[in-house]
Amino acid sequence: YPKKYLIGGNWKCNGTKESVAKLVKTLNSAGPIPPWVEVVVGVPAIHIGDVLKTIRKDISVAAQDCSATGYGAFTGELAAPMLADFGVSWVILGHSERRTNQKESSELVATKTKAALDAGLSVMVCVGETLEEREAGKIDAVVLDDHMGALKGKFSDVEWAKIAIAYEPVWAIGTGKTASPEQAQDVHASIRGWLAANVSPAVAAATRIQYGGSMKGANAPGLLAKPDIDGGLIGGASLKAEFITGIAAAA
Ligand code: 3PY
Repeated sequence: YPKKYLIGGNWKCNGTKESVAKLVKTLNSAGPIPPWVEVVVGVPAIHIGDVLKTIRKDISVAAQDCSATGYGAFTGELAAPMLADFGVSWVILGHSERRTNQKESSELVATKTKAALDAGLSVMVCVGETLEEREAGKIDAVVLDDHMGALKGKFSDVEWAKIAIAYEPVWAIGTGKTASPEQAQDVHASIRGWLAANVSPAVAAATRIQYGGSMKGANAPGLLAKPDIDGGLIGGASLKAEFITGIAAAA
């Protein structure tokens, strides 16, 4: 399977020791993951150690952020090499919640992506427009020119092999509203077109573009059937068995 579907869970800032142990058990016993699907869970930093020790071997662990720095005098930061040393293999960067709440710029997201790649991590870079931007006809300006644009010229094709793009329309995140498969496909196709024009046709063909925004078992099959939708980044539904039985199994 040269290009596996990429199904990522984003647990966000949820989970007690007890609920995380229970969720790991649930995922561990949720049945098989098809060999053409790669599954990753984005775990709150403090739970990563426990989850790495207990989760099934065919699910990888992602952090939900990393710092733009390495080891050193950076109080409160979590450096990419530190995550890699612990056994973390992925990091989610540039989620709209961080772009909004922590005012992360596209430049910072690109710098963090470089730090993560240098540490050997793979990266899910989140991009996506707000409802206001969509209604003002600014999808391309935001998603392509700004969010994707900041990545231009910064990575080799070998590095791009470790980058996935998660298209998450902000208006569909945590709102229960999902982009229709057609709406998502349109933007995924323009992201792939951007990659072909600004990185290389080979990278455009190989890059997994995930859809994120209220994806769940009920809507996953329709979304994942679209030619340019290569996976998902899943919020609420990643906290349930449905993440494997309804979403990974639908890919
Ligand atoms: C959602 O599904 O709402 C997400 O934000 C996934 O990252």
